[in-house]
Amino acid sequence: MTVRVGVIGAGWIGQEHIRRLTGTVTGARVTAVTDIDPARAEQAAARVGARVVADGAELIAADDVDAVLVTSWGATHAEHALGAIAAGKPVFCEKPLATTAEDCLRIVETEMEHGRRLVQVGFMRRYDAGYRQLKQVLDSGRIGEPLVVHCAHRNPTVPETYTSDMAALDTAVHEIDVLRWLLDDEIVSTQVVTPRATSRRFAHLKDPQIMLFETAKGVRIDLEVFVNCQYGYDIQCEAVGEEGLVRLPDPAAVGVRTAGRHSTEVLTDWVGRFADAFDTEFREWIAELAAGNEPSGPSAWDGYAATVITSATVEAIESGRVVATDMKPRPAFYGGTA
Ligand code: NAD
Ligand code: ISE
Repeated sequence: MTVRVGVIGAGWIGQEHIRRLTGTVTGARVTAVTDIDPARAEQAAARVGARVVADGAELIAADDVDAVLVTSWGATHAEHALGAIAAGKPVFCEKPLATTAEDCLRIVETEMEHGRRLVQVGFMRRYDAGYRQLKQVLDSGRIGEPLVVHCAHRNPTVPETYTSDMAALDTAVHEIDVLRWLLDDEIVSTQVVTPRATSRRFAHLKDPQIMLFETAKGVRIDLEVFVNCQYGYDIQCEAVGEEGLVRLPDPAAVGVRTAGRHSTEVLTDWVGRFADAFDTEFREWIAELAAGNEPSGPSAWDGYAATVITSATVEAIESGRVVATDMKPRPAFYGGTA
């Protein structure tokens, strides 16, 4: 069965995913595209022989759309996710699920009322081969109980439109999701300290920032977010356990020896760093839908948790205080006990 996908938002990542669904993933076809910029929708649709529709509501209702991909701006995600659930159609929503905890909860409650999982959130690091190996080691117990995790998330530069809160909302959100998954634990508090700021930044931006998270089991996580590091796109993660340590591998790169030096390349953007993870994420999503299964990736609950934690982290950036995350108990529908 071919899954016919409608895409809401044909910007940067929307076009990447349209290309992926058309050229890389088998069993999917992009049939409809919409964007508030009609020229952009036309261009993206023409490339893959899809039709352009007027807006998200029309796309969700369309007979030739089996599943919905939401890649529009974050503030519009809730409306489209709720629309897709109301229509009983699976919806893959790029992060964030919604920009407020209240909107995320509305999606969670609506999905529970529907009675079957329809929502998957685009936290692609769970599909990265290195993170998957790291999780296998943690789950196997080989390094004992995890105690501390050291992480870094570095981007070479960011545009002037990037503000200090985006360090949490846009950037650290990936670690927040992947660490909850890796540790099978919940983040209960967050704090942000700011070291000396780099001179290679726009004046309004706090950069770098060091985020400190505590989990329900007492694991401490330190995360350096440094979005003007200049030298490359660099993602680091090292978990220290009672009996050992496990570290995320760097992407494979050849070693070059020349002119008295040995060097390996550092990637420069997230598109290249996580290209394989994005491919796997969509391959698995489409395969599950084609088989008539519920999506098994990051759920609406994970989207809710991420938004609660990033919102608390924004408060921590602004106040300098330790901020407790105020999360509802996880419902049984999402694997919890409530
Ligand atoms: P973008 O600005 O390049 O594209 C967004 C597009 O959505 C634009 O073309 C805009 O016109 C369109 N749009 C906005 N509101 C719309 C609506 N209501 N209906 C239809 N179209 C609408 O942004 P982007 O960088 O592609 O980011 C899009 C989303 O993807 C964001 O939520 C972002 O956080 C997420 N994202 C995720 C990752 C990742 O690593 N998983 C990376 C980048 C972006
Ligand atoms: C961007 O939105 C992403 O999702 C990238 O993965 C991240 O590295 C970057 O900092 C964000 O702005």
